[in-house]
Amino acid sequence: MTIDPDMPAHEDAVLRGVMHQYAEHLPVTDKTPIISLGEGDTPLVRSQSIERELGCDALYFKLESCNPTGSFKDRGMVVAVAKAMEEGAQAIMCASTGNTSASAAAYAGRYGLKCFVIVPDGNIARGKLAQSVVYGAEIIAIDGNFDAALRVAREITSKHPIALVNSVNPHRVEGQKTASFEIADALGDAPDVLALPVGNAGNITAYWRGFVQYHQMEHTSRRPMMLGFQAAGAAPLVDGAPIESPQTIASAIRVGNPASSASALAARDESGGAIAAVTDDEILAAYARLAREEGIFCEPASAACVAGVLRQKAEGRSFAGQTVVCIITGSGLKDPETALRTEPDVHRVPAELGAIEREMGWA
Ligand code: AN7
Repeated sequence: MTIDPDMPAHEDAVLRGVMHQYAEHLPVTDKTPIISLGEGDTPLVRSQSIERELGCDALYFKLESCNPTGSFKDRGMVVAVAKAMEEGAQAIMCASTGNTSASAAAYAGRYGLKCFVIVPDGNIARGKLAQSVVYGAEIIAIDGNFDAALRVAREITSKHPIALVNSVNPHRVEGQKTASFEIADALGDAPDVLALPVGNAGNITAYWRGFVQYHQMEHTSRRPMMLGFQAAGAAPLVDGAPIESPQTIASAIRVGNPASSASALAARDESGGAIAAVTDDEILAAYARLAREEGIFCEPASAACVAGVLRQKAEGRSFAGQTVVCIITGSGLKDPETALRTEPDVHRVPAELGAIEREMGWA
């Protein structure tokens, strides 16, 4: 492994990123540049409130929103971009519901690659669009959904010398599996239950691979049950068939035909788990509770896994004695429209002490 000689040696980040931390578990050769934007090593935070309702032994949130571009995508993107650099690529491309494009744009800008992102026009959260704009990607907005965007991205990258950095790129999944290692290391073993939102199904594939490998290497005594959650209007893995026009407020997981369906179903079955649906109302309720009761501002897609375990509990699943980890896949700051979808309850008063105290009820 080498640090690219043309690049400044950002020592701190390089020593902390997932490529440095987990090189032995990644497709790193002596030609692979070890690059980093400081991704990985995210907090595992214990629940203060929802844990009690779930009746589990412990509930933790893995704050993947703390990655450099605000989502879990950075773990896989750093590896995909390093491999693209190793292979001499000048450009990368992805289809995206927003987070993949933000991540691709950041690493591409940093390492001097051209970046094309194909997004469903008008259907990605504003914060994610802002990231791609400011990081300097070429943004191609299509009149079609994510599934259509991925189709054209695959066609274009098969025709032109451009690296496709969606999770169909195996290096993405390799990088993303490192989150499983971190969770197991932090807890001293695999959790009993791992819950996460499912869109294109790359992440559930990655987590399961990570836990299986760590167990094979005898770093853990067991493997978790995998619980994946889709939005009810975009739940092809629950319905058992692709969906033409998926709909949900959780735009990150508005996917009708997941590219990694087969490996997601394998993760479900091999782990004795489930992939189930939650409604947008349940997602929004969990989104609000995470913020107000746990201090965690996530994007709606991330809240789907918390909505999911709460629903499973309400439907009779017992989590007694179990350790449960919910993956907070992305930051709430990415989607201000959802946060402000109803007129916020703001107290408007003159800039004057008495008026403010009266409004506070502390006069
Ligand atoms: C916050 O950015 O697919 O099941 O193009 O942004 O691996 O697709 C994002 C997916 C969950 C689902 N949570 O992960 C994209 C994209 C958040 C996400 C998912 C996404 P996968």
